[in-house]
Amino acid sequence: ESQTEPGTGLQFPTGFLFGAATAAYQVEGAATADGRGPSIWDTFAHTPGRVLGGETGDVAIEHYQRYREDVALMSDLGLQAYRFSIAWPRVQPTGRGALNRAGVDFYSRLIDELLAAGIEPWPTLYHWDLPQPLEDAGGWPERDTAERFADYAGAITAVLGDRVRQWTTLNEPWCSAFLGYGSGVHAPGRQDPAAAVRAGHHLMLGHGLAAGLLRSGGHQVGVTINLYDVVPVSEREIDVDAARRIDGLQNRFFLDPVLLGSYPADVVADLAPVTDFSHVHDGDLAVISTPLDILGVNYYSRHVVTGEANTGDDGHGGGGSASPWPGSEHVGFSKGELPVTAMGWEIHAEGLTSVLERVCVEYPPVPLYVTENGAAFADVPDSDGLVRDPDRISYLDGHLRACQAAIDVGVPLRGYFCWSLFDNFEWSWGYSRRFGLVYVDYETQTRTPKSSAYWYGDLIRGRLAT
Ligand code: PNW
Repeated sequence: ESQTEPGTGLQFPTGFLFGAATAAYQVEGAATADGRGPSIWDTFAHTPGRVLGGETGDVAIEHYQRYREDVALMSDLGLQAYRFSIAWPRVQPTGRGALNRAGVDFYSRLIDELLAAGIEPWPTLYHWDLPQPLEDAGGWPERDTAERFADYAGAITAVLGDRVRQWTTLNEPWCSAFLGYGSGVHAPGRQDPAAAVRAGHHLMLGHGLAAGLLRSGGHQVGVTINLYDVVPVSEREIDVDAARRIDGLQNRFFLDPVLLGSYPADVVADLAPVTDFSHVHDGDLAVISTPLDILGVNYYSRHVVTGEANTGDDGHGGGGSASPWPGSEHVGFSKGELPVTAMGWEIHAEGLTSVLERVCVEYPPVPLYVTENGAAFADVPDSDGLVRDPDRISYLDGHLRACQAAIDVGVPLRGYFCWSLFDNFEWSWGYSRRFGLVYVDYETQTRTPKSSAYWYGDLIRGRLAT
């Protein structure tokens, strides 16, 4: 039977979890409400020239005020789980000390609302909003930030942990480290390759410290890493070596410490001009490789890499910014021949199968979840008020088939979260890039499910023709 209708023939194992994701700074707004302190993203977004159009997350989509309506919408769509993040500066405004009761209460109410609707809460502890006072003390390049993170993780899970099955420590430490401290296109906007490498280590150390603490308290813990399918533009040695370098920094720099307990030797050698790794102390890698209950994988696209001069665009934004590739600044990126999304990211669903299989083959067994996958397109409401987004349906359909292909060859993939539930603040792109299943009118804050949202809901409920 030919599979012409998106969704047709998609079959997932019983118990496979379908959800959608957001992150605190991208949706909450209410930036100063109830004692919330400033984060590095408040500072960054309020610095002229950092975010497209000078936009900020001050108001965002008012999820802080509208969470009840938003949970009702999730319920209408049939979501089984909601992946959101906890804003550290909301619950611990300076990054230290006692919890801020009013901030904690918001997440407590959100979790109760989700549970009452039969939707599983999937909180992430850190989706990039470091309390500004901790950045003022040196930020992630400083070892103490890892200790502060573990302290916060222990405190918040002690309060909310009874109602949460699965905790995630970090979202995409590659972005926090290499975009935040390397290229500077993300907060805090520093451009210091050595600091970026230290930040990466201390993020993972914070993850490991928190994971140990949470597991000893009986909680289940995971971490979310953004993986790319990395391919050389040709089989020439210079291109193959460039691809090895980018794969090393993007994927193995995080996977190896977390899952194997060691840094990849070739990456350490590539980084010799940048750092001697003296920031890595005895015992750190044992902490970082604390056993995980699950690994989250975020997947959007591939990198096509060339060893020639850096003429291409690696899709990480910010023309004229510094390189997010410490020690491999010379590497170039080539746009392949595939169709792209509104981010300019190539659409390459097969790469999702490859990265999932790769984690399975090259690392010890761990249950996997796709914690983000999705696409930005130029969505516009029609005159009838409907938002038709066939490109997004086709993107999701292709990537869900890629998940199914991975499951078919034995990958222990247990669930899938679409990025994003709502259109929202897309970091340095402001509100100019829409990733949502649900369209948001930023003037009125009206939510309108796009056709992809109805499609996804039908898929979850098994209502698509088979
Ligand atoms: C991820 N890059 O961000 C994040 O987890 C989300 O918060 C974000 O909205 C989503 O993907 C879409 O961008 C990324 O430049 C941001 O490589 C930038 C990059 C990768 C992921």
